[in-house]
Amino acid sequence: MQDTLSKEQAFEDKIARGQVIEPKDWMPERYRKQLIRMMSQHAHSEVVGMLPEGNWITRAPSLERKLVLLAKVQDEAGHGLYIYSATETLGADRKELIDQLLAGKAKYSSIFNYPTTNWADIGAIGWLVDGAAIVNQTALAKCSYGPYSRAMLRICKEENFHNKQGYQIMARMMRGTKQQQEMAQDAMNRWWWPALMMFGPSDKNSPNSEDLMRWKVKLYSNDDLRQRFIDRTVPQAEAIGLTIPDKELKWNDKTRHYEHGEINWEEFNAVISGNGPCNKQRMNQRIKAHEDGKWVRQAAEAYAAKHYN
Ligand code: BYC
Repeated sequence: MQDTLSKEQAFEDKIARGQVIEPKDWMPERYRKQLIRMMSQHAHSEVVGMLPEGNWITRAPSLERKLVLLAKVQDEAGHGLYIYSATETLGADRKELIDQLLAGKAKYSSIFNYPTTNWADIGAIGWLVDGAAIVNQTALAKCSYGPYSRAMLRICKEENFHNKQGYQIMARMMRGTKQQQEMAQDAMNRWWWPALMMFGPSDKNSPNSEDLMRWKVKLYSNDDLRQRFIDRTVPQAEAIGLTIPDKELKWNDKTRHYEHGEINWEEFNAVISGNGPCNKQRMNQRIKAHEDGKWVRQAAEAYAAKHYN
């Protein structure tokens, strides 16, 4: 008991000094569990996140756009793999995590349960969704768990490229025909609020934040990061002539931040409990992709058994 207490104290001291925890270091069970929860949800999000955009690879409007989109979707697969690997350093079993996802028992980001109905949605995802991810993940790159923070460094570099390609699609459409401008604005209208929801519930309704902030897994609260995203995105929208679909949005000269309207938390709760517009479709697609990939896993296992045992 005394030993656990002193280990716990040493752990808390290390966190307080801003030092990084590595897989072989002692850690409280709750720290390990919270990280497995959050990191596995993050890995699942990257993998499910390939679906809405993958949907447009065959319909991209030019060869260049197709190449860029293909590269982006492959990057997301890579992000999933880094984060699953980082989660395994905590003793989690990747197969179990994936089984939980496919059984509908694991969460993944709410944002990927919305449909991509036209090409402008690909611009909106790159700009807004990857933009939100960068704000969130730049903070996570300084989190207290070493493997997760290191995975975030590379991921953020790739997300920056994704963000720029999305913004460029939107900017190009806003310089196009009236119909293209309307498509871009329509995508903006549909993706703005779901992008704000990516940061999670408001601070007063975020049960995990207390632990995660104390342990410096989260360095900023959900609302702080959401505000940071709004402050940096509104001027970008204005620069290309897009309107933010929020009548209550206004700049506050005293706080030096934008004030925004109320988020529809009922919608958020419905989406994260499996009842968003595309939850069922996404899960069916993932299950099919997993089944279609079975022969690859079997071949890799057979090769490993022959050469490495
Ligand atoms: N969607 O206590 P809270 C990407 C859940 S991938 C679904 O505030 P926490 C990309 C939350 O899990 C982006 N569920 O939680 C990929 C919790 O449920 P449980 C993914 C959400 O963990 C491809 C409950 O609500 N990024 O960028 O303190 C293409 C209460 O919430 C959501 C990450 O995963 C949500 N939006 O904070 C393009 C980043 N929000 O587990 C782009 C890592 C909350 O208690 N994760 N919930 O049943 C995080 O930073 C944090 O986990 C969150 C939530 C800020 C998301």
